[in-house]
Amino acid sequence: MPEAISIADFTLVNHASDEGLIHVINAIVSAATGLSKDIRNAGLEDHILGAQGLDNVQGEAQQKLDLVADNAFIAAFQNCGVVCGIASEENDDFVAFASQESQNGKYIVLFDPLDGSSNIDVNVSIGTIFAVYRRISPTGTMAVLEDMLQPGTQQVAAGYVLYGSSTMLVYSTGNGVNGFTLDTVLNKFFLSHPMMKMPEMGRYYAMNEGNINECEPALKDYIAYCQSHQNDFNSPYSGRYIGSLVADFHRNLIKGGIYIYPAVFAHPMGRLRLLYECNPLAFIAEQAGGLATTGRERILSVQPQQLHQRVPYFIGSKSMVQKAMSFLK
Ligand code: AFP
Repeated sequence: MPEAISIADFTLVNHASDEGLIHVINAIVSAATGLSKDIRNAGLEDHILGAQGLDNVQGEAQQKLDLVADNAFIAAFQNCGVVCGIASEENDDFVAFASQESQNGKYIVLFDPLDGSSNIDVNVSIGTIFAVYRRISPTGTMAVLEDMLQPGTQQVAAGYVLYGSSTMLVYSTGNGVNGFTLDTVLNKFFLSHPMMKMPEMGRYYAMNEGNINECEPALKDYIAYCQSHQNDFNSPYSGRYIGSLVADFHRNLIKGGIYIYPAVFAHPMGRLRLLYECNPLAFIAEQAGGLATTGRERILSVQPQQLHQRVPYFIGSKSMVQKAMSFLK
């Protein structure tokens, strides 16, 4: 059997021309490795499980682990020396790092430290999502809002960590998608899923169907199509909704499927955040041969107007997303 390739060796070989990017990925690896351990021990650690007692900027109850994760990733980016600023789903505003070394950094990172946090206390898969951009502002200065509000097409790297039955890090720098699994004995990620490809078509659809009467009628027609005998497989697709976007996306990446979070009455712009959730996974989807849209336009082309902007989201196997879009006027 060939020797397993560690993520450290992989980045050294594949990003040799960009040492800075290697530092960013190392920071993600280090924060994710520590966080994975916290998550695995969550039921045993009093300070980790349960609600924090505060709401985040979106008005959602923050979990203690949301803050543990947020602090871990912010510290890793602040200390890696090449990131000048970050924005996180958990914080009202972006953070521009003040040290001279950070101000000289050319990267910014946008991230959701712990997605699916309502699943933490019930031992269901959760994830971290990240997007890496080159700054627009000059190096040697503090990062500015404009650095954060770049369209997804400008991502230089993006990915996610899935804390599932194993911990996996999946990322792309625009040359395909590679997946790494955490060896919990050696505490290192090894390449386990080289050059991942999303099937063109799948049998899974994922949507919170509790919202079915809260969204545009055409979408109801598409879901009825998924459940009918008149679809491409001539039998109903399987509904799968974990409520952790990373986990739902990862399943669809491997098996084929579609995930939908449309505009609904309670969330007229959709629920998911363009910068921290939608753009990074859209980048991965496209790199793997899939598609991500608002139902009407390509996610990566949306020009962000604000940090916590939400968008309707259709992501997954290309022909399934195209089919769903064909139902929308
Ligand atoms: P939380 O991180 O606040 O749990 O949100 C998770 C999420 O952004 C995404 O991961 C889920 O797919 C989606 O929201 C679940 O939302 P609903 O509970 O409205 O279905």
